[in-house]
Amino acid sequence: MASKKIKKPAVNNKKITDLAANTEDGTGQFLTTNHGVKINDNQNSLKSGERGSSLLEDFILREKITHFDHERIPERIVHARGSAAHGFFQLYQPQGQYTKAKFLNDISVQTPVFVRFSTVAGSKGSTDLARDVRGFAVKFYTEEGNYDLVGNNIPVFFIQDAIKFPDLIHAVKPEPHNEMPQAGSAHDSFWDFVSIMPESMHMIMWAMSDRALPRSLRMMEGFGIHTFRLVNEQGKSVFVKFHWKPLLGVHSVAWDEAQKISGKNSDFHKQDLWEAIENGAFPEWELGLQIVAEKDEHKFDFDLLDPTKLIPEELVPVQIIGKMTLNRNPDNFFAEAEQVAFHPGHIVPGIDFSNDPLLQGRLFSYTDTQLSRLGSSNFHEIPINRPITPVHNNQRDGHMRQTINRGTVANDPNTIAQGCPFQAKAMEGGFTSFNERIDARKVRARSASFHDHFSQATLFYNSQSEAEKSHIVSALRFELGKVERETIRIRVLGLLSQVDKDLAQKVAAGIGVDVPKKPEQPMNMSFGADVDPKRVQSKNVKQAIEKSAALSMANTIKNSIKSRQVAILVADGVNETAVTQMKNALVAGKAVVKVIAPKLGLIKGINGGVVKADQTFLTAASVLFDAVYVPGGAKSIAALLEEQDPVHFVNEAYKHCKAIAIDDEAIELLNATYIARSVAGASEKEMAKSGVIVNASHKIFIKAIAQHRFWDREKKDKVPA
Ligand code: HDE
Repeated sequence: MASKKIKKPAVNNKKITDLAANTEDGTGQFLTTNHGVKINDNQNSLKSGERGSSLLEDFILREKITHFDHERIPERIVHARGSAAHGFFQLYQPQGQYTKAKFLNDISVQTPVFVRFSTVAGSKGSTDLARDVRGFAVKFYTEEGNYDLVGNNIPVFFIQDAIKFPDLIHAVKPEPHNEMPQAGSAHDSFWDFVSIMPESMHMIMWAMSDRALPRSLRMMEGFGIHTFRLVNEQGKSVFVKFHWKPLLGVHSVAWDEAQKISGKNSDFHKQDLWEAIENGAFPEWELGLQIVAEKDEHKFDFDLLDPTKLIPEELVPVQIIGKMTLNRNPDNFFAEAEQVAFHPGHIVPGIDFSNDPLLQGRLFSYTDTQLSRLGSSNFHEIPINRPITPVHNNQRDGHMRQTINRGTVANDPNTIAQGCPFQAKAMEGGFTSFNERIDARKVRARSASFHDHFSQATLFYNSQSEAEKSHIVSALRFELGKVERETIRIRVLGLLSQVDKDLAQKVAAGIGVDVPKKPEQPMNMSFGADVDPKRVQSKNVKQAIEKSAALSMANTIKNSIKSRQVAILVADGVNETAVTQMKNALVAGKAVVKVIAPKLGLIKGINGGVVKADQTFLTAASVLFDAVYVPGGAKSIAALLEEQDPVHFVNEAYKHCKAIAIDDEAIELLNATYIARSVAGASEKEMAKSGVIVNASHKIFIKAIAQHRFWDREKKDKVPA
């Protein structure tokens, strides 16, 4: 797809922080105070005698402690927990027919990007594996200024109007009286809110699906959610939805696994992203556009301005226009990932907003929040936030101002500075808003075209594979099972029954209440206090299609084991030749292999060689891996059986539907697991079909790992947690 004519990149992914020239590295340097005085003793404070009290004059101690006392800044109200990386975006084809944005027109430029992924509800120190939406925020440092695409990994949102956002977030955050639960939506206040906000049902389907449990940040899609506008050189506009498609496909973990990962390694996603980049397995996404001509604005069964709706790809295909590669970890987490300030209002000429009422509210919120989080209106001067283009204006002063503006004037117009800095005409690159015609009354109201709350929730459910559907049922049973007030559970069932009757019945069967015959429609608060609820009840609008392939993760790429984690379980007496051969085959496919043994150090093989153990059964766990291999060696197997942890390791990998390879000689270990019971009587070929590979070739194991999971196993077998 990429053009062969690509010239030498214009920017070539220079370090943004270096461009801002504020980096520091103490290598080979003396320790100093913040004011540059060399420090002679950093171990002892100044005292009146060796056993005496500390002296107030110790400016070194005071400076150090004072700085420490002020090290924290408020965490983000939402999206507090994040992981970030640098990279670049490169265009495949110029998009001049739609937009004049330069970075979307020049295929020779590598536009630097900084991307921050996040969970939404949890605090900064919470787990990566919470059931939650993931933030996917991209800052493009373009030659026309910074453009931020601040999206999520789910293409729709819970609410239609920004005025409901504080309520939504208050409902999902820990309850105010006891600050529980952390990073979880399975509690009364969240589901109470949902139960009377039918507009949230489409998003609820996504949030209860495995999309909310990504296997890796590198295996998530990203979406701009709102409809935006692109504007071309002639001032003509089209509507656009933005998509990021990961080249590794979209994959998730199981809920039981997610909960266990949270205990074993709450930095699972952060570490996975970091290590992939350090190992050169650079995460990649293609950028796609869904373009809708202005004349087609009203041709759909939903409103393009309604952020609880997506445009099915069957109706408007996604045009792939370029690729983003993340190739460098931050040098300093706080300076970069924590201080980065995204804003959907950071746009460049050629991109503009739509009237989506959720987007419109966001346009206010993001600068406002930086004022309390970063503490100054000069947050744009922090290196990670600076554009690569120079900034010239008459804004002055404020807390922690970095720029030393020269000259005698700070006003426009002026003659003293010959009118500088000048305004730029549109043809000179000056930003002009799309010339939209507006003729309306001032009202507090919601358009009738926003009143359909269920049909796309149904479309999503219908588009899922059987395994994905059953995971949604389990997730809803889990979440509602934690809701103490029965009335809330009943109301949610009423809403679910409007999405899919069978789904509601299945959930009801697990939570001890019946699906109500008549859902409580009038509880819907969305339409405003003075509106007769009977007149504006949610109404289902039949969608043009019944299923959409793009909505199911089951349909995404499954042909690579790149960066997949594979565990090899060994003990003294292992067949080390088999280990080496398997390791080589997996590493050739770019998987990451870890040898796990009862102890660290060198493990003796039967052929006179050794294998180095990377982890022990104490530090490793099956939930941290994608697949497991048990090589032969009778002594090794006997030792693993004695340990028992390896048996649990394999059982758990089986429960979570992962690929498992066992050598013939290791069959006794297989016999000690639940697998033996469930595959009893099956031929090796049949077992391989469900991802349990006995004595098979490396090729078959590699193919099985690429499959990601064998979810069908869940139907046949219940393995204890
Ligand atoms: Fe945000 N959101 N949001 N949001 N959002 C923030 O900004 C807000 C919404 C999203 O990695 C905050 O700097 C309002 C939708 C991401 O730094 C805050 C509304 C989408 C991030 C804020 C929304 C998002 C944020 C908190 C409804 C997907 C993390 C700290 C009108 C399209 C960015 C901050 C990062 C962060 C407000 C809804 C995505 C408070 C008022 C819809 C990825 O300003």
